[in-house]
Amino acid sequence: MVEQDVSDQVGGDDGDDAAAGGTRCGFIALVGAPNAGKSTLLNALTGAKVSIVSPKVQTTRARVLGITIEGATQLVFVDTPGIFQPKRRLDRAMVAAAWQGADESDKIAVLYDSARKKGVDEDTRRIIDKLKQEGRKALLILNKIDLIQRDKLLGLAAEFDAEGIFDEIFMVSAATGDGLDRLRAYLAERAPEGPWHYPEDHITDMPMRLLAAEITREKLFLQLHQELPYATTVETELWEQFDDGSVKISQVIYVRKDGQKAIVLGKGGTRIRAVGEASRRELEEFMEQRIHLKLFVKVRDDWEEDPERYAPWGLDHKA
Ligand SMILES: Nc1nc2c(ncn2[C@@H]2O[C@H](COP(=O)(O)OP(=O)(O)OP(=O)(O)O)[C@@H](O)[C@H]2O)c(=O)[nH]1
Ligand SMILES: [Mg+2]
Repeated sequence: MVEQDVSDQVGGDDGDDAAAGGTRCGFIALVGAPNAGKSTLLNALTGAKVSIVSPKVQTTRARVLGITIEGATQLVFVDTPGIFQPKRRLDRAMVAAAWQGADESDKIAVLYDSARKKGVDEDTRRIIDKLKQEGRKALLILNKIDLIQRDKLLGLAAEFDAEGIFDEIFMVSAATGDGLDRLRAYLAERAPEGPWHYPEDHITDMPMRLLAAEITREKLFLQLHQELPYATTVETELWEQFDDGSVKISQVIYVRKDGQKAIVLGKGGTRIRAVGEASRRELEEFMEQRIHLKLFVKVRDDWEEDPERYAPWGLDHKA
């Protein structure tokens, strides 16, 4: 058995093997308020689950790439953390990563949850105001159209159009796939000419260790409630590849307090077993390998202040 660095299994260095002639490559940042459906859309557009999703706000903590090919164009979608008024250190790092993702892209797409009841939210307002201030144009993607009536949708589109910063407005459902073909075709036609940035078969640049930790974090988001998901972070500590093709993965779930550890473990360890089981199943499906997953829970009251906890995500601790 050998422990190996698997960081290049699903992504890695820039690819230079794509033919430059007639090709295009575009980076498109998906920005928006928490819960708008950015990660769901990224996964739907790339046809793979590369970014984790939950019904809770602030699920995505760092920039996640989803890479796909549309004709002669490589589309690189940049999923970003939701943009909101940051309070804690981790919040600031997340929002900074979101804007950095936008700055590094050829196009910015602002996602909006059109099923929202109370009109345009403060977070979306802040995004629009910042883009206006910087004199930047964007696309608007009205998401979750499966949940609302057509007339309400047209009203929303008119309201956003009046802001004067949107080149185009798309109405989509990341959940059903409605409207995605048109969006992909539009982006592919307008992407800058040039060679593909990643090899043809890459779907993300995320190292497998991080992707595996994110899958477990998603299960925690789905199975824990109130403030608890936000008190946790997950890291892959060990990755052992066995000769029979199976993989042993050990991960640590950091929490802030003893009481939180008890809840994550659950009565007689039932909760942690359920989280581990759900995570293992998804990992096996993704990697098409047998996985032995071991989860440990550690109390680290200051993990959110510790630069080491930010490093695997590439987040700026001092943002
Ligand atoms: N009905 C419906 N639900 C959707 C759609 N898109 C996303 N959702 C749901 O909305 C919730 C939030 O989705 P995410 O993709 O995690 O949202 P996000 O914008 O990435 O959220 P953060 O990472 O927290 O900023 C999840 O429960 C999704 O299943 C959609 O088109 N229709
Ligand atoms: Mg997300």
